[in-house]
Amino acid sequence: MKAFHAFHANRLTPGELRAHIHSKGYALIHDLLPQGAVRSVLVDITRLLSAANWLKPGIDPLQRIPLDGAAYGDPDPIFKQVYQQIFNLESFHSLPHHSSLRNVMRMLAGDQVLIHPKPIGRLIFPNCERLVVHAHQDYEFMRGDPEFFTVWIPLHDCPVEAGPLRILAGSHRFGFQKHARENLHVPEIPADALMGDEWFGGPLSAGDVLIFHSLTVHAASPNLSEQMRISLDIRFQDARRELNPSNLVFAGESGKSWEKTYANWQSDELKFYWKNFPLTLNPSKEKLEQLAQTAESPSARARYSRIVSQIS
Ligand SMILES: O=C(O)CCC(=O)C(=O)O
Repeated sequence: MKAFHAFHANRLTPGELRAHIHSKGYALIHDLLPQGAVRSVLVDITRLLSAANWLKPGIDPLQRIPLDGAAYGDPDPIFKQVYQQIFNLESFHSLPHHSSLRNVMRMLAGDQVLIHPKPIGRLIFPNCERLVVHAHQDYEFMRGDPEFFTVWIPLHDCPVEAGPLRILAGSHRFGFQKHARENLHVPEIPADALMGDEWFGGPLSAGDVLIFHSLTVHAASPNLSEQMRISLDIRFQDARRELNPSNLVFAGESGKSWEKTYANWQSDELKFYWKNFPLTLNPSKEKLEQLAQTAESPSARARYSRIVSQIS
């Protein structure tokens, strides 16, 4: 694996950033986010992990040392419960809106950049193979217009043994690649079917961000350290491009809602912020209303109804 080519936030030019993403499919930017801003999200998250008894008592939660034998992930019910508390944190949603990050994403997605409202938090326990995310393209999961970007933000220094992301450079140029689904909890691209140039990787520090195109193949390295690896990933796009409405709402049966998410927030500023954009949804609201009546299975009809009720 080759070492990432890195930019420094203070010496970044839009032209160089765009050219690198265009040719390699990714950009690593050092020191883009203030360490304090990143750390405050980590403080909030590790406080919840500690309260859930996931971390060894008597050690600073920021060290992220799991209790012996603990290793939870989706779809474990205990994982879902704690993840929900993390998802409800105001700081978890504020970090992606930090002005330094927004300014960089404007360079890539244009002035009307839309920050997808559902960041994903990764709580990766050490030495647990089933929690390692294998090679995939984010377009497989997000759909909509493929011209969007993911930003991966480690919330602490992330040496290679803690399992940061790896990138298959140039893979975005091969279009959408076939993901295997059979018997897999999460679809992935089989190793012998991967198309791209070379894998790049390396350590990241708190404050760094790794940006990649929706069609860039990436995978996590295994976490071989003794600490949990905690990171956020968020999608950004030009608000004028099509958007899959599932990326705005809670389509599943979990009972999650934005009202519940916002219940303990101090500020109203980011609540439902995407409703201020004249978004082009695909499927459109009209199409979703129709699918809520005509889709084949009752569960699909219920899912479409939930989406309709939340975008109205
Ligand atoms: O952080 C991880 O383990 C996986 C992240 C990922 O696949 C993504 O950001 O799309």
